[in-house]
Amino acid sequence: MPLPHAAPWLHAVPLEGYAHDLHAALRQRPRSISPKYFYDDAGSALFERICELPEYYPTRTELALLRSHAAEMAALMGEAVQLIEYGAGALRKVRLLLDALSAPHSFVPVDISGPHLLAACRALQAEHASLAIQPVVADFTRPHDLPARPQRGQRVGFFPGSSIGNFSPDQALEFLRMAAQELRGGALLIGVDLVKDPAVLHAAYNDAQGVTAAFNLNVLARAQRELGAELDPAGFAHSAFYNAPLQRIEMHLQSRGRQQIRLDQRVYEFEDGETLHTEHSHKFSVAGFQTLAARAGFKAGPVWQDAREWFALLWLQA
Ligand code: AVJ
Repeated sequence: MPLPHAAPWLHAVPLEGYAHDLHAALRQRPRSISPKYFYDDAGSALFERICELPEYYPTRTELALLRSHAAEMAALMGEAVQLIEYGAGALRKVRLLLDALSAPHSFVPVDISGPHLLAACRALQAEHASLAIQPVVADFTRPHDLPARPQRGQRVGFFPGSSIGNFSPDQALEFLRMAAQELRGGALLIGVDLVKDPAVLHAAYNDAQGVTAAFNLNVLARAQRELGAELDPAGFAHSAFYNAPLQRIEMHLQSRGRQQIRLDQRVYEFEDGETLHTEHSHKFSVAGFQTLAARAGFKAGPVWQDAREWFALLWLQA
């Protein structure tokens, strides 16, 4: 089924190549690669499994908050809202908002993966026949076009999942500044994972079934599959730990012994214990996040948190 409203905004953006970025990652010290390379089909499927793990509380906590408070959030959005979702994925969370909205102007999911975005939009359109869905295939951290602002309603951004935690503090500020400008006159509804007992955080990124380990190691498996890299994934161990001073989980792939990775004629040596850093997942306090958002031009609004104060959804006025 075609998406009647999709066509004008559909444009592919060139992606930086994995090969290029992996060479750059392996050349530098400390070695580090963007977490965006987790998410090929295999990695995305592993992430879906992570979200179901007993130890991984963020997804179910945020879903519960959305279920309980969707009506309040929808009331703040008002009539004829243009709802922009940054990094749309399966659209599971935004459905809870869309179900609560009375007469939205349109829904604009922005995602880098065109085929997945369109499949998700088609499924959503089947449930919401009259909803104007205007997918934008783009890297939402880069300048991107959006459909025009609605005449009557406000523009509201939705950025769930604590995905902002993947950014460095500078990148987070840069994204928030861009969003504040893009959403001016409206608001941003953003999910953030909160600072808590390090044991709880540690367990969430070191699950008993090893799904997070497989997710992390998929970066190497993917290099083998897609780039023909010569390496031994079993030669690397999943390492995830809480860096308390910097308020973040760090994920690394740690070399078990000395070994090499070969990529396009180039050979990269790993010493025993040397790591390739794959992800930061920053944790926040509500007040700390509001301060960061204020620097980007947002005014703090309502906050919804679970009883344990493990996760928060913040309303930020743009
Ligand atoms: C999708 C970035 C929010 O940081 O918790 C889950 C990704 N990494 N387990 C997170 C992730 C390891 C997740 N985010």
